[in-house]
Order: sequence, then C-alpha cells, then structure tokens
Amino acid sequence: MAKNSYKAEDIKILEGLDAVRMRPGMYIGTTSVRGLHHILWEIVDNAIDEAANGFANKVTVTLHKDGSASVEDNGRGIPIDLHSKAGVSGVQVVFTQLHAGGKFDSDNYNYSGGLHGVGASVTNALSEWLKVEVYKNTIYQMEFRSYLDKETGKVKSGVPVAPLKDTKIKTKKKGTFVRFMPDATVFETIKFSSETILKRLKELAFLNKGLEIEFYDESLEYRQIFKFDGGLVDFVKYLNAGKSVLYQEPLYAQAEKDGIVVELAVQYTDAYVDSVYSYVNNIPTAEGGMHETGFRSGLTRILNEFARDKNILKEKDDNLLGDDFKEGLTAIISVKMQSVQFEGQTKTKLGNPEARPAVEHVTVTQLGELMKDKKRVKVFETILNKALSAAKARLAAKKAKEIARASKSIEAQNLVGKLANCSGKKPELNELFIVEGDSAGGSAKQARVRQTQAILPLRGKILNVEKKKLDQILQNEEIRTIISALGTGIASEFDISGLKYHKVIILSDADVDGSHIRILLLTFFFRYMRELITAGHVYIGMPPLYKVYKNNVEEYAYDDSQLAEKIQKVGKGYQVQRYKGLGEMNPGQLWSTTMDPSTRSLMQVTIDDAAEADRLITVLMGDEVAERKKYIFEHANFNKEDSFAKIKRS
Ligand code: TSJ
Repeated sequence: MAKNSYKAEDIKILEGLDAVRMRPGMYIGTTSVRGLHHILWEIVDNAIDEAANGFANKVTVTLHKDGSASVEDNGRGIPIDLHSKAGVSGVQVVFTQLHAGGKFDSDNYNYSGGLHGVGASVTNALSEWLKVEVYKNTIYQMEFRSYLDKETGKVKSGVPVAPLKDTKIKTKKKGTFVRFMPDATVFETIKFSSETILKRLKELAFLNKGLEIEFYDESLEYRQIFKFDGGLVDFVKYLNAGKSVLYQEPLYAQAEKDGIVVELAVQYTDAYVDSVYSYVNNIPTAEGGMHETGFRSGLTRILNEFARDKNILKEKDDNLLGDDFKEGLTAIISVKMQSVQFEGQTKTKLGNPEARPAVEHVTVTQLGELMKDKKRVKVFETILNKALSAAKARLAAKKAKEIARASKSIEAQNLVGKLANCSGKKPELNELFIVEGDSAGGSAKQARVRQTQAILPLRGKILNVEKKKLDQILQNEEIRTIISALGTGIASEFDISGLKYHKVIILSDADVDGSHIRILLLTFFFRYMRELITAGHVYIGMPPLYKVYKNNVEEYAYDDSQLAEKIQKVGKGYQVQRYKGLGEMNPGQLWSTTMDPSTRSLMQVTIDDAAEADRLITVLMGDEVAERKKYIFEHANFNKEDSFAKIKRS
C-alpha cells in the first residue's frame, strides 16, 4: 500500500478519537465519576473477555499513586502483527479505531461487555496518556498521548508516540498490560473510587467462575483477591448470607441453547419477597427482560410437573402460579449472547426475544435432570411446600391486595390527618418532607412554603418491614399514612403516575435514632416502592450539625471540616452551638438551613447495584444476628450506615 494512503487513513482514525473528546457523553454517557469508571470498565471488559474465552485465568486492576489505573491479564496478548487493512499493528488498531473490538476474530472475541461497550479506543481518547505492554516471549510497548496542537489550538487525542516497539527484553509472562491516566480536562473528577471498583470486580468474579481478579490500591497498600470456584452458586450463597435458607446447596444449571450460553443458580429462603438478579454478557439487567421471563416460566413449568409427578398436586387441583414460586426465591441468571438489544426506561432490560425460549429450555431440562436425583427429591419437595403455602397465602394476599387497592381509598379516607399538605397541584414542583418527631414537624409546618411543601411528621419509629408480610405492613398506621400521602399505591399496585410529590425528603436527626428511622424508611421504599428510588424521587435532608455565631452573624456547618472553616470566617469571639436534633432549631433556622431550595443541601438516594443493596438490607434488617454482627464489625464506620443505598449530593 502506498505511503500516502496509510497517512490518510491515519488522519481519519485520529479524527475519530478527537470526536470522542469533543462529545464524551455520546460515547460514555457522562463525564461524571460514573463516566470515569466507564473508561476503566472498557479495559477491564477486554481482559475479562480473554478469560471468558478460556485464554486467561487472572486479571489484576491497580490504582497507582499518580492517579492512573492499570489492568493486566495473562492471556494471549493483543495481536502485535500488522493488521492487514489498517497497515499498522493490532495494538494500534485496538487503541485508535472506534469499535475496534472484535474486528480480527469475531468467533471468540465478541461476547461480554465489549459488545455493550465502546472499546478501548474511547479510553485512549479520554486519557492524557495510555501505555500498553504485550508479553509474548519479549516485551512489546506502545504509548499514546493527547496534546495541544499549537497550530490549530485544538487537542489531539490518543496519538501514538511511536509505533509498537519490540523491546527485545525477554519475558516468561504472557498477556496484556494497559495503564492510563484519565484526562482531567474531560472528567469532573479523575479520582477513582476503590469502593465502586471493588463492588464491580467482586460481581465479575462471581459471574466468571474460577477467574482470579486482584485489586490493588497502591496508595493505601490495600490488596483484595476475588476468586469464586462456585461462580453463581457462590453468588447466591453470598446474597442469602443474612437469610434462613430452606436447603444448603443452591440448584445450578448451565448449558448452551441456540448459541445462547445460559447459567443460573437458585436457592429458596424463608423470606417473603423474591431476589432475582439477571445479567447479559456480565452486564446487570436491572429491569429484567426476556431471559428473566424465560427463567420464571421454565421454573413454574418444571415445578408444576414435579408436583403432578409426585402427586403433590392432584388431578382436580389447579397448577401453581408463577407468583407462588416467587416467595423466598433467590436466583441469578446470566446469559451470554450476540447482538444484545437493551430496552426499557433505563436501557437495562434485555429485549432479544430469542433469549426467552433458550433460558426456559435450559431451566426445564436441567432442573428436570436434578429432580431425578434421589438425593435432591427432598429439596424440590421443600420448594413445593413453600409454594403451596404461598398459594394458600395468595388468597389471604388477595385480601391484602384489596387493602393495597384500598390504599387508593386510604388516600380518600382522612388517614392523613397529620399531613400538612401543600396547596399547589403540580407534582413536579411539590415536595413532601417526612419529618422525625412532632416538634420538628411543627417547626417545619411553620417554616414551609405552603404552595409546594407538604409536611408529614412521624411519631417514633416506623415498622421494620423486612420482618413482616404485606397484610401486616398495611395495618401499620405510619406506613398507611405515607402510602396515602404519596398516592402511588404499593407493591404490585405501585403506579408512579399517581405520585403527588416529585421530591420525597426524609428529614431526621443526625444521630443514631435518626439514621435508624432513615434506614427503616429506605427499606420500606426499597421493598415496596422501589421505583420511587430508582426514578430519583427520594432525598435525604441535611440538617447542619453546628451553628457558629457572633453578634448578628450566623454561619452553619454540616460537618467537622466545615466547622473549622466557618470558625475562621466568623473570627474572634465566635460561639458554637451543636445541634443535637432538628427540634432545637426554630422555624426560621430550619427553613434557611434545611428546607429553603436555594440554600439547603439534599442528598439524592440512588441504587447502583440492586443485588448488593438487597443483600445489605437483608443483613442489616433481617433475623440473622451473626451475619449482621459480622457486617457491622467489618464496616465499623458509623457514618456509612446508609451505604446500602448510594447517596449522592445534589
Ligand atoms: F482493552 C484493551 F484492549 F486495552 C485490552 C485488551 C486491555 C487488556 C488489559 C487486555 C486486553 C486483551 C486482549 N487481553 N487479551 C486480548 N486478546 C486479544 O486481543 C486477542 C488475542 C489473540 C487473538 C487471536 O485470534 O489469536 C485474538 C484476540 C482478540
């Protein structure tokens, strides 16, 4: 190929990367801390792919002292030979061509995150520099940089410093190492979160049985290794650690059907709700989709067959319903397939129709095999007993549903006596403050903007819903009041379109009781009104901890580091008041510190990882004392008691 055309090609490639830098949001969604992690996941996904395809069994992620991150695997190494079309090394193609992933070897390089992702070139485009090493008898190196082009005044992204170089240094290692420095001019922050990374790596280790994933934080000298030889079985056991299980070993199935690799693990507990989590190509599908539907119908079908076979269901009896098999069900479904389509509000629902029969088939045939095993018959009988009692409870639950439906009429009833409603009729503008205690509630009522702010004082603690059935929960007065105030109904009757306040703000004291009330409310929302949280309607109000004052100057501090700052600001002769509770503030102070939209500080409650949040809630709110103690001991940082729901300031 003529030299000129190679050059032209090269320029086009670089323009591609420049486009990524111009509009990062188009490629990674956001330049927030989430986007920052996204460019790390692009690299991690590629290493995991190599392992998932059977060529590597170890992946290491390191956060370096200089702020850069690196990922290493022990696989075949990114191809170093010249790529026939591009005329440059495979390494250069991977890092400079958009969507290069899978270009050379579509047979085995195409499952997993890479499919969903945008490729390593995007990470390169959004990095100040990126260095690659490939270990294949000798060490190969290549480096890319972004720099300001003085002629055009524009930034050129991800430009090769030199072609791939064979250093001729001998090595026994095999694999690929990629280290990059995120570009501080692109991202709002370039500080990676160890917590975020650890959570995801653990999940990936569960999803890829036997794969060793190591995390190392150089500055903290903190190392963590995840390796689960049981894979999804270990995942389910982990999720159920805080629950009483009905049998010890989760049921497990794995098979390929019509090109779709299906893997699942199932274990029942004595819980009342189900905890089913699904993935496609290692990506969580929070909204479920075709694979989940296939699983549920397969499970229902095969368990009914078992019940008929064993005469647990007589001829005259009706089949048990899908809902009867939900109670106490913990399951993980993981599928790997080509051409994934995501649907749904948050694009986390698997849309491919072919996934449904594939998962249903694998569920029916593999669980069907397990049933034939004499040693397992008891397990299935136990499940059936649970489902039968659920079916009985279904009638009772029907009554409960009527109560839930009546929650619409609860609204009509004047149960909301304590609620000081707002006068405005636009839910988008309206806010509901759920306030701890009658005295703070009283102040809030005086301080509020009547048109848009409603106040609901809570007396004492609310019910721990984790330990109760729906019909009992619906008898609790505080909960009925909340349901009727919100206007959405709950559980299967939940309908977000009825929501009367687009901000639901929990206002409780900054002490142990306050955080307990907060966690009880969040637990209730998580279990019975989850969409309220996922749609971003739940907030936590932040009352100040201190007032620093002198004569007629008043400054508020929300934490200890701010306190020092405010003391400086107020200067000599200052006095400090420490607020022990909301009740100590007069209406004016409560307004300006906590309620005034122009000055207050709210934290929005989000759920990044529903499976982890679910597990944490069970551990913190359930019956299993040993597991709770263990958790609290391991996380003995009491500022973090809300950590099951990730909270971000807004
Ligand atoms: F993201 C990335 F590209 F930067 C990256 C890729 C980062 C890391 C840490 C590892 C990898 C990677 C890629 N590990 N292993 C591979 N494998 C290949 O690219 C590869 C090797 C051989 C063959 C073949 O057909 O012989 C095919 C492929 C795709």
